[in-house]
Parts: sequence; C-alpha cells; structure tokens
Amino acid sequence: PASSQWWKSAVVYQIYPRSFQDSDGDGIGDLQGILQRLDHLERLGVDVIWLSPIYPSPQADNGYDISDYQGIDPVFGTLDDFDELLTALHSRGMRLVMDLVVNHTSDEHPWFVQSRSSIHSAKRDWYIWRPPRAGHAPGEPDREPTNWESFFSGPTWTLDPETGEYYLHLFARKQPDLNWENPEVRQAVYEMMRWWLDRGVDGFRMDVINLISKNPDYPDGPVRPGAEYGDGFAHYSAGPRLHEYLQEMRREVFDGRGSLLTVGETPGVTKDAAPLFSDPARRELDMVFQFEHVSLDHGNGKFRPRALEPGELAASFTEWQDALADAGWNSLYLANHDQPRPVSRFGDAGEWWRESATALATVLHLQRGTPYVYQGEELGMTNAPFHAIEDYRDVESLNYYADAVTRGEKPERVLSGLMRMSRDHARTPVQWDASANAGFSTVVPWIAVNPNHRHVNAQAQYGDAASVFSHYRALIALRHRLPVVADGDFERLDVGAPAVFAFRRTLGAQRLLVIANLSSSAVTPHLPEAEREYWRDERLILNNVDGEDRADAALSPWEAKVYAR
Ligand code: ISL
Repeated sequence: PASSQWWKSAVVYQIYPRSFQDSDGDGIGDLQGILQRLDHLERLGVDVIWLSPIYPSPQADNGYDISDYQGIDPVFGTLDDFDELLTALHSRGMRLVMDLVVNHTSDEHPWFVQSRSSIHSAKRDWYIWRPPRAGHAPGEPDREPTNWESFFSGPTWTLDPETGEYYLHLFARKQPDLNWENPEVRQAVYEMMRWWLDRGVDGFRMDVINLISKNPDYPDGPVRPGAEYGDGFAHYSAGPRLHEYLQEMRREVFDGRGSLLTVGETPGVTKDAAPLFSDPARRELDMVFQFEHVSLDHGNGKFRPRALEPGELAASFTEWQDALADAGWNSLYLANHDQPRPVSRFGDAGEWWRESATALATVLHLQRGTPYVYQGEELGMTNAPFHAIEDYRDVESLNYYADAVTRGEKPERVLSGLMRMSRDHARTPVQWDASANAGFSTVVPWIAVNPNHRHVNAQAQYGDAASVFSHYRALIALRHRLPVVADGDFERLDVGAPAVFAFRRTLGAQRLLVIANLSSSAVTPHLPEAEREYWRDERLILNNVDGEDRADAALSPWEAKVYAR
C-alpha cells in the first residue's frame, strides 16, 4: 500500500550531534542543542531526522563504538532530553530515525568485557575469537587468524593476552565484531531495537549491515604488491546468512509496527545485490546506501584520489537509476559524516561555489529515490583548510597517517590526501552565523570551525532567495508537491555533452525535465527533437542562475534548470 511507502516522497536530514549545536558550552554538540535548532529543520522542510549515534560510548570512533545500547552518552544529554527531542520533532511533523550499530560494539561494552574475561565465559561466543595461526616457517612468530586489513589500518585481529586468542574487529581495535551466528546475540539486538521503537522512534539507519555475516571459513584475502595485509572484503561482506538475518529481523522487530523507515548502509553493494535488500517483496529493508559514486575518485586507495572525467558522476547515478527501476529503491546522497564535502569534491568551491552546490543538489533531489541531506550541505559548507596532522581528530585519518608515515611515505604527501578525503571535513561545526564560533558554541569547539563561516552561514542565507539554503528548500518542496518527483520513471537524455546531466521523469501525463551543466565551462545541450518540441512553451519551474529560459539554450557553468508539465 502507498502509505507504507511514505518515504518515497520524504527527505531525510542527517544530524551528526557532536557538530550540530552545543547548548552547554563544552564545545561539543548535544541534544538540547538540536532542540534549539528545530526552526532550521522545519524551515528547510525535511521529513525525517537521522541521528548519528548518541549512546554511551568511549568515543573512539565518535560514538560508532557503543558501550550501552539503551542510554544516552552524558556528553549529549539524558534520556529525558532524548524524549523531549522526539516529542518536539513529532509535534512538528518530523520523524526520528536512530543509528543502529550492531556489526560491532565498543570493547568497553559489558558484553565484550565478559566475553574477553575467559574462554569459558557464557558470553565468549558473542564475539569472534580465534586461536593464533602458526608462523610461516618453523621458528617464526604466530600470526593473525587471517591476513585481513581493517578499515582503519592495521590487522582486523587483536591478540588478547589474557586468553591467548585473537578477536575480530573490522574497524578499530576498540570495535570488536559481534558474532551474529549466535542466536542469543541476535535476540539481544532485536530486543534492544524493540525498546527504541516502543519509545517512539520511527526507524533505523543500519551501520555496515552487509558485514554482519562472514564467510565461516575465514579465508585469507589477496595482498596488493608491497602491502602488509590482505583485502578480506569478499570474505567479510555479504556472507551466506546475511539475508536470512535481515528477514528474521524484519519479522522479530518490524512486523506489525506500521510506517517506519529502515535504511541499510552497505559499502561495496553491487547493482545486482541492492534489490535483494530493498525489493519490498523480500521483506528486508526499505532501501540501502550504495557507495559507487563516492568511490569513483578513489585512486590507489581512498587517500590518493584522482580527478573525475566530465560525466562520470552522472553516468554512475544513471546506472543505479536503471538498475533499481523495477525492484528496490535508491537512497540518494552526496554527503554524510564519512565523506568530504560534495561542493569541494564534485563541484567548484572557488569561483562557482553557489552555482555548483545548487546544481549538484538539483540533480540529486530530482532522481527517483529518497534524498538525504547531511548537516551543512544545505548551506554549501566546504572542506576545511586543515594543514597539519594536529588539525585532524578522526581515528581513520590519524591511524592512516601514522601507518603511512611509518611505512616511509612523505608526511606532506599523506597530508595532501587527508586534505581532500578526510572524514573530518564533514565534521566541522555547522556554520550558523558569522560570529567567532559560528554560533555553534560559546567556546572553541572540539574540532576547528571553518574560517569561511564569515560568509558561508545560515544567517546570511535564510532571507536570500538565491542562496544554497533556499534552493534546497525549493527542491524539497518540489518533491512534496509533485508526485512525478517521488514516483516518476527516470530516463537520461543524451544531449551530446557528457558534462550535462539531463533527464526526464514521467508519471502518467506528468513530466519533469532536468538539465544541469556539471562543469565550470559553458556548454550547449542538444536536446532530442521531440523533447525540444515538447518543452517549446517553456514551463521553467526552478533554476539556479538567471539565464535563458529555453530548454535548449546554452548553459553557463553549473547552470541547472527544471521544467515541469
Ligand atoms: O569512510 C569509510 C572509511 O574509508 C568507510 O569505509 C566507512 O568506514 C564505512 O562506510 C562504514 O562506516 C560506518 O561504520 C564505521 C563508522 O566509522 C562510520 O562512521 C560509519 O558510517 C564503523 O562503525
């Protein structure tokens, strides 16, 4: 039924609470801070808020290392603050989705503390423990159970000296992986999820949910020339029981609960596999985040990025639109707390800052799928001008730097990679106004404010009809107003210029035409004859540059136009 798929016409806004708004003057954002900024969210018009983790945590990975699933970290507030926020969002007609991080816990979670205490612990099997492997040759030291490299550098295994076994952690050492093969683990997770739903939350964003089932044989992965560890991705992602677990979760947690939103974070998911998660007939998730478009610029690894060719981004989006046209549903995003800022990465944050931020937003929001806005994206926030390693905070960046420099890479080279790709670019405080700490806090925040907050900030944009904020607002309103945006078919148009992303959306007699120049040079699109004929009497409903109305007119750099009929 249509109402159970309400999220097709919804827009989700992601809050990274640490960096959103500080209310108590400790330099870290918190729940009361979010409550102070609800007018911003309502003005933007978003329907759903996804909160990055706020649970008690040692903060080794900014809360993606949870030590108690059923509480609030004091740095963010209390359960009372949480209930107040949930009620306030609901009363303004917004829903709240929690971050569910259940591939791993913190090593300080009582489950892991108990698990590591003894080989005979009742919770031993809640995590993934393996004995050491014998060294390569007699006399050589024992080694890890597999050769896999972790996401945050170094091996995925850490030896626990107490019991002489290794535990698996696909991420940092302080993030041991739960053993989903154990039914007690799954029941404990489901029970916790029901507890949040009973409290009134409206769904979950599921962290690396395609990693919860591993290949039970634990094979080694291929080793790149010169690398110390192997790539285990094929063995620890999309394991044999993944879909069984998700279907079980659906039955045990979601059935009979009404209009929720479930979105899986699935790095490495392919176009063939995506519908397995999100085809409603399979009763798993509503949608997943794919990673293809945010991997296009990875060169020899993420921190040695390469420049994109004109049209690569549009081509990737188009393939995903086509792949999920019949079954499954796309999550549309350019930004989140793990990615550099899209205007710096895919746009032109210098001369064409406003134009490129709004053009990218236009092509994203008018595709078929559910758009996600990451805090600050709606203001055109850019990458931070970090230069020294001391400017960074993220465990991934810090570990990578230490590892690369130890291997003999030049520090300046490593830093130039971080300057483009560090997750910290997404984590600088939201720029509310031009004051000293950008209106985020009364004190110097936990990570530096971007100095461009003097001109890139919310205050300066609210009243300006041409601002990035106003453009996002208009795009969100369009999705709510025109069914063709939510439900229409997608078809890319060949206009003879790869840098131009032109597409048509169709729903019965309703049509939408989007034409956007995703480059910093002027270009003339050649619309197919029939299309030119169809749009002859214009009907331009949204643009980002004062240009010519005709659909086949030359486009200035980053000009984007939307026609509807
Ligand atoms: O940004 C990445 C590292 O280059 C991604 O590979 C990221 O680690 C991956 O998308 C998983 O991300 C999620 O789980 C991590 C957490 O650090 C991220 O913040 C979260 O979004 C571990 O919980």
